Amino acid sequence: MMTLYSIGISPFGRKIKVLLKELGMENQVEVKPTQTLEDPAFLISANPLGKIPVLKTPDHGDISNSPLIARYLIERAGPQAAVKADWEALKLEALCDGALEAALLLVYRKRFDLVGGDTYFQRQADKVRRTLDRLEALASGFTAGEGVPTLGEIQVVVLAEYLAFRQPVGDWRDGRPQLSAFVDRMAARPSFLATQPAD
Ligand SMILES: N[C@@H](CCC(=O)N[C@@H](CS)C(=O)NCC(=O)O)C(=O)O
Repeated sequence: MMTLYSIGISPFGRKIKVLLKELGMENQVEVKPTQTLEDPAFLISANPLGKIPVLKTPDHGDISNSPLIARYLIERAGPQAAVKADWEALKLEALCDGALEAALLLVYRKRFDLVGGDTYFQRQADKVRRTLDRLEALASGFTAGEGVPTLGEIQVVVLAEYLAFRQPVGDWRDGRPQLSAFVDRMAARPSFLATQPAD
């Protein structure tokens, strides 16, 4: 049994939880709820960056950074893995992860009552909005249809639902009908329903 350090709200942790379900590997991993702001010793020892998710593996020790964890799990699932992680999927994953990093900065700004830096935070909000506009343009080409999302398509849904939950940039759906339709279709899958963001 492997262990995943994560917590309900973490969008990077959610990527891994959705992936595990789509790969049918859920029963190989137990989740250890991890509050990063408390810097628990087990987390710092596994990842000096103090970030989640971290996956404890039998053959490669502690793996942190969700793209690496995803790669490990897909490799472990074997050549018939249900979730595709080809170059298009990886580029989409990286784009959504980047927007999430920017969105997290906006959320932390509020949480830690940061004062000043308006231009810097405006730039973060711009990154998120531009990403959403790009996703709207790409949405008609997403391959999932009614089937299994690619790794990148998983992260599109995770991003949209994180933005809906934390509201760092207003309504992500505004003016983005194709993206909205895609997210609505995917969000009804059991893997997403079972991993809704929660505090
Ligand atoms: N690039 C990392 C980002 C991980 C990340 O930023 N995780 C957040 C929670 S969603 C975190 O641990 N924040 C605590 C901190 O930055 O101290 C990944 O993909 O795993």
